[in-house]
Formats: sequence, structure tokens, C-alpha cells
Amino acid sequence: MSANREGSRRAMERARRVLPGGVDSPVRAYRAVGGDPVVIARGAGALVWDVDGNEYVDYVCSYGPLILGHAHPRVVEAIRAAAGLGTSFGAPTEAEAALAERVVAAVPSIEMVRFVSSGTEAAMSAIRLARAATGRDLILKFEGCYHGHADGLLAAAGSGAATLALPDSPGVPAAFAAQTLLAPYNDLDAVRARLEAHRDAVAAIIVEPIAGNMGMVLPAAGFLAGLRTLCDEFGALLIFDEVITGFRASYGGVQALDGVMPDLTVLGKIIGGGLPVGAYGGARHLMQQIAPEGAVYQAGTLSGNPLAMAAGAATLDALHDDPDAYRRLDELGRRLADGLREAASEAGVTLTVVQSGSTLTPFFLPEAPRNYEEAKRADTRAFARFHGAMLDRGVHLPPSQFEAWFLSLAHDEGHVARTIEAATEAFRVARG
Ligand code: KE4
Repeated sequence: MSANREGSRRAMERARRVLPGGVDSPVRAYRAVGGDPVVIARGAGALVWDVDGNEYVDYVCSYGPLILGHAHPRVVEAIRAAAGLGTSFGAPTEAEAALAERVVAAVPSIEMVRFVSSGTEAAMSAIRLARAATGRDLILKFEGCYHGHADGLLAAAGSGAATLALPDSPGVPAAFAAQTLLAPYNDLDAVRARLEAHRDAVAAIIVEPIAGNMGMVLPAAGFLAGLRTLCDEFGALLIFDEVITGFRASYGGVQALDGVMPDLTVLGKIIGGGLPVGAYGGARHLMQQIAPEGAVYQAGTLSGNPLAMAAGAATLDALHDDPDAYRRLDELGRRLADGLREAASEAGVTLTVVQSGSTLTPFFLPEAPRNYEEAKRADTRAFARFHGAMLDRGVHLPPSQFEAWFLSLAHDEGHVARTIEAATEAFRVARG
């Protein structure tokens, strides 16, 4: 049933001559699943089309930003209007405060926020602030969590680093990596042991409050609250990396759902509506340490870019104006998860689907992983066969077992039914 994808093949041949791997982000190169990536020509709502005109139901959704779906009219119009006034000024604009007010109103622990141009920039800046605020150097992250590609954060990173089974990246000096402590996700005893072994030296713990970069791994009951307690006991700051979960898990992120308050929050993706953006925020007494009010330096030519601010504000307003949005997203996520479980069972394939709201990961595993070690046991070859079979049947999935699938408000029961029908056959292919 392979579709004609000659145009994608030729486009990738051209791209590989001038772009490493033909891509600008490694996961897009399909190294973990094989074959040529489909090269996308356009998207609308829940659908994308490749350069050969093949149509796909899309669950990549730009890895999270497009919670409204592709080319949402409110977002496109906001960008168009902003662009007509000028694309960037290197001067304050009202659009920045307008989006900041929405973020401050939505995310419980944020009193002030600073916009940057990516989640990577936001995470690295939050860590610099935590180090300045505590006078300490070490940070603790969790194996399999991904906080962008800043040097100190590439230790045992998830997402693309996990997808490509890359050891901690070359080019990161040992001295930098030594500043990062590691612990298994969901293991509070290991965290306590690290903090005791480095008493008074750990500036912050950074965590994805729902992990999305080793595939979806949910926090065990009490895990986040336990981190809050440990941070208070040892004088470290708690940083929630809500780049995926911010405005996705709920309008106020995970912290608005379960009440554990971080000291700093990292945001991205949805707050830019598909344009380059990141943000970090927290209590006023912390954020006022950021230049020019304070001495902690961080800057950016395109930080607070008016088009990204406009796209982000339009996206957040569309979510805020639709009180039923998150219920619908969750219901559709459950329906897709249940359908995949049923289809896999009928095909005799061992599958566990981890779903939280509008994000999910089907693991080729007998049960839900609690951490990176367990997630890495997944049958990635079966996943690769499944991915290719779904592509052939018009479903566009993240090309890695260690990513999350994303639904949008543009997805409906029809798209989910199409996906489950394709999966029924694709699981037989995955079985090998
Ligand atoms: P960016 O620098 O890619 O905007 O954000 C980095 C980042 C930070 N924190 C979390 C929790 C993230 O998930 C990310 C980026 N997510 C990956 C997908 N899992 C981006 C996809 C890619 O690298 O191409």
C-alpha cells in the first residue's frame, strides 16, 4: 500500500547536500524508523500533505505547539496582522506584555516571565538564574528527560538523543557534564541520596512534571510533592519544565492540576502558537534578578518577537474562550488510546498505551514504564515497522518510540477512527 513518495525522496536528496541529515532537528530524519522522511508541503486542522500530495492525519503537530491544529484562522490572521506592522524592532512592544499577562494569569507559580526564542534557551536561562539565586553550581535532572540541547542538559537526555541512542553528546566538556547530577525518574530515594552526597551544592532540580521525552512516563503518586519537599529540605530550587505540558495538560499546566508549586517554570511550544518561542518565569523576587533589573544576564535579538507574541496570544485566547477544550482533548485522547489497545490486542501485539489528556505514547512493552531504563526496553524495531505501516496508511506519527503523540482541537472522532482502522493493519505489520 506504499504511497508515491518520490517527491519527498528527491527533496531529501537535495536537503542532505546542504543540511546535516537533510534536517534542522535530528528526530525529523527518521533514523530510528528507517526510510525517507515525508517532506511536508502544508497543513490544515488535523491534516498535513506531503510534497507528493499524500494526505495524513497528523499526530506530530510540531511536537506540541499546534494544540489548535494547523493553520488555525485566528492564529494565521494574528500573524498576518502583526507582520504587516513590521516583523521585529529590537525595542519593547505591547505584544510582549499582552502575552506575559496571559501567562501570569494562567500559571499559578509565575508572577513575572521572560520570553526567549526556544525551550532550550528558556531552560538554560532558568538554570542560570537558579545558580545565581542559590550561589550553587550543580543541577539535578532525570534520565530520559529532555530540557533542550544546552551543554549541561544533554546528560542522559531524552527525545532526539534517546531516539538516536547517542551517548552524552560529544562536544560537551566533562567539566560541564560534571555539573549535572542524574537520577531515575520517579525515584525519590535516589534524589535524596544525590542531595545528601552534594549537600549545599545543588542549585536546582529540573523535571518534566509529566515526562514526554522518553515517550510518556507519568509521575508516580507523590513524586512531584516529594521533589518539592526535598528541594525545601536541601535549599535547592524546583524547576518544572512545562514546555510540553504548559497549556497542554491544562490551561495552567501540571502545576495547576496537582498543586505542587515549582520555584521556576520553563515554557515553550503552545505559547508561541507554532512560532519560535520559549519563556521562563517564577516569583518576582527571583525574576527581578534578571538583567536589566538584576545582574543575571540573558538576552536575545528576537526575544518577544511580535509575530510569535501575536500567535501565542491568539492560541491562548482560543483555549481560554473554549471552556470545554480540555475535556474534549482528554476524551479524544482516551478514545484513541483505547482504540490502539484494542487493535494491538486483536493483532496479538504486546502494547501499553500511556495517555494523559491530548498526549499519548503507545509503547511496545507489556506495561507502562516508570523510568528511562524501563522505557528503553521497548521493542523499537516493532515500533519502526508500525510507524512505516501507519505512514503508508495516511497517519503521520513522531518517528521515534521515545516521543509523545499530540492531538489538537481540530482532531475529531473521524480522524481517530481513521487512525485506529490503519493501526489494525499496521499492528499486524509490526508483529513482523
Ligand atoms: P526547543 O529548544 O526544542 O524549543 O525546546 C526544548 C525542550 C525543552 N523541554 C521539553 C520538555 C521539550 O520537550 C523540549 C523539546 N521537545 C522536543 C520533542 N520532544 C522537540 C522536538 C525536536 O527536538 O525536534
